[in-house]
Amino acid sequence: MTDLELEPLGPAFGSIVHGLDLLTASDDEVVSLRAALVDRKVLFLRDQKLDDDAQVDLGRRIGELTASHPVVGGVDAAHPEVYALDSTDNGFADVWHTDVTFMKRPPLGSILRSVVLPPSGGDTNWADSQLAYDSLAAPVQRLADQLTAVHDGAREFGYYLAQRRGGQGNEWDGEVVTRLDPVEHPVVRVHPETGRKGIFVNPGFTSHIVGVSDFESRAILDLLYAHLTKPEHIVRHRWKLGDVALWDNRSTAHYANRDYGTDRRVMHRITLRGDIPAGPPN
Ligand SMILES: O=C(O)CCC(=O)C(=O)O
Ligand SMILES: [Fe+2]
Repeated sequence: MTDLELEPLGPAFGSIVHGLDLLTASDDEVVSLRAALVDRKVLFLRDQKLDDDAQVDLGRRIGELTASHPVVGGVDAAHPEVYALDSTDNGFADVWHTDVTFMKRPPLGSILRSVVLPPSGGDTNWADSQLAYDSLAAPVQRLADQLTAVHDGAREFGYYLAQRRGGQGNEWDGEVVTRLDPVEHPVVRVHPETGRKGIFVNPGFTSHIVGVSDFESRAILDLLYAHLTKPEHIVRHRWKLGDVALWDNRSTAHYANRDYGTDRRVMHRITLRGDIPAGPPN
């Protein structure tokens, strides 16, 4: 491993990586970048010169890539791994979420680059789900530790699968996605590399908590969401062209501000294959 020049954005969460060109990074630097990703949870690099090919190449050096998304096609035929969020095609992410938690195996992480930016606005915010878990009161941690939640992708992507893909999505975890059945995940996820616990529910995809009343589910989720998104747990990125963000999807949630009116904003994302989330031992 080589030492990367990391500028912290908060005591434990978020760093700007200086002095690293992602096009020419050495194998050692890529290993260090991956380690920094787990440690700092979200990383930003300025002035990068990635195109779709180079973004895919970078992703393959860090891990194994997934399809662009379980149901949304790639940006073009040559890049089935690249997910384009285009504001002129309803590509928004103005709900707090962790990527693709509606599948059994959500991505390990994501790599996002800005392609077209509005004159201002369109910042993205990340929340540190581990810091948020750690700062819950111990009895609330104990409650959350025991809970399981349902995540439902049909709410957000059911229409897309049916109407724009004719019911035939992409291959995900070895199977072509033809339906978005709800999945269950622990409310508290134990990070497979660090063992740290984090809040693993999100308003984008979590529908309810298992085994409690609707009223209890709503109240518990609202409590966890309000706590997860406290300003102390957030870093906010103001994009410039050439910026690349990488995040650990096992320990963060994110939200893209939709405050730029009818201006166009396009972002290209790839995701790294992840594992099945594990909760705390009973
Ligand atoms: O547009 C953004 O800044 C983030 C979009 C998003 O949620 C994602 O790329 O996963
Ligand atoms: Fe996202």
